[in-house]
Amino acid sequence: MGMMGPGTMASVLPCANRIPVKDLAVNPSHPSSPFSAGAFAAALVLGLAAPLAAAEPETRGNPIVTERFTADPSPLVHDDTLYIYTGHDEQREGAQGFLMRDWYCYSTEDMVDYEEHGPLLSWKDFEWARGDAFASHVTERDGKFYWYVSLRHKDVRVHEGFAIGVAVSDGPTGPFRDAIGKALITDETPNSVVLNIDPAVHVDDDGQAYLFWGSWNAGRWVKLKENMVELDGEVHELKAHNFFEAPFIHKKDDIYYLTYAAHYPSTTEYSTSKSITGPWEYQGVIHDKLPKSETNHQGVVEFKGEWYFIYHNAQLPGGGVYRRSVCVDKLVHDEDGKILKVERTRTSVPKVE
Ligand code: FUB
Repeated sequence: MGMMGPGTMASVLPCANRIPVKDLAVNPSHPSSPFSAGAFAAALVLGLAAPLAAAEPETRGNPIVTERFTADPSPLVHDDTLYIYTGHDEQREGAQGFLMRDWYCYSTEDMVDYEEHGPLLSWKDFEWARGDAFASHVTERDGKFYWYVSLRHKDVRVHEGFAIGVAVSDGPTGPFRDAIGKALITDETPNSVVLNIDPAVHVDDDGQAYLFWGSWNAGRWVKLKENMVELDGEVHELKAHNFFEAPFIHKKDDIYYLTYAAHYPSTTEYSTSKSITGPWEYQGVIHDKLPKSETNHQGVVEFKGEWYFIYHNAQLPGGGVYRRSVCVDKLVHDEDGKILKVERTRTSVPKVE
């Protein structure tokens, strides 16, 4: 655990390059971009190029973590702090397959200075598991923090042997312990999928909690009991156009947004609904495929009045399909409730108070 200011990145990356770069597929025509062609031309005509540069906000730089390879971020806001929980890629450069043993957390109050916590949880904390600490999601209810994780099961293997477990803690950074001593979802759960990974939980306004998960083109959802550690009823199919994996729910102005990785290698796409149980109306692509990473695993969060899109790429030196890095960029909803295409940057997002 330790404080990591933006300065710590400088030795590793040309941190906070002031212009988004091409290999990150930026979208300079994005209306919110200070780098849009229109804004820049207008600034030149008005002789404002220098003030524009001088007004650049303080940023951290993407990826936000450079000390290790991190993946599959999931955000949680608690007490004016944003917590980003991540997986940890440990595969050797050039070797094949994910090597993931534990999970970390990075917290920030201003989107520039982050504190590292961890590793906070490992597959070894689940007696019934045998490895593969894949994507996870933390949510809070009544002062307890529930960490839903993807893991490979020791005994149950009907398909790929992946299962979803849940750990619990009294605080956002632990200590976490296995909440039930067994898996919540396995290959044997009726109507589960071939690859039971990528849990995401949303507690709705009426207090009902829902667990979403799935991969390989098959998504599922089920209600959770108030205790957050038992299923409440049947497992339902998640019907969303182009769904591949990594479902994530956020709600804004009475609209439920389901973002997910679509196809493989993946883009990020989304659908909306008036109800968390669907039907889901397809809306389109919000995040293009990444160079060097086949996955992108997103989370969406509102923090201090701004919306953020948190995902991973493979842009650290030595990065690749199995050596990924968590990034943060802005997410913009337009006046009609549509999500604009995410502008990937090397700056990450401006500091907030
Ligand atoms: O990190 C392992 C797997 O890759 C995750 O569970 C998926 O979402 C994809 O990012």
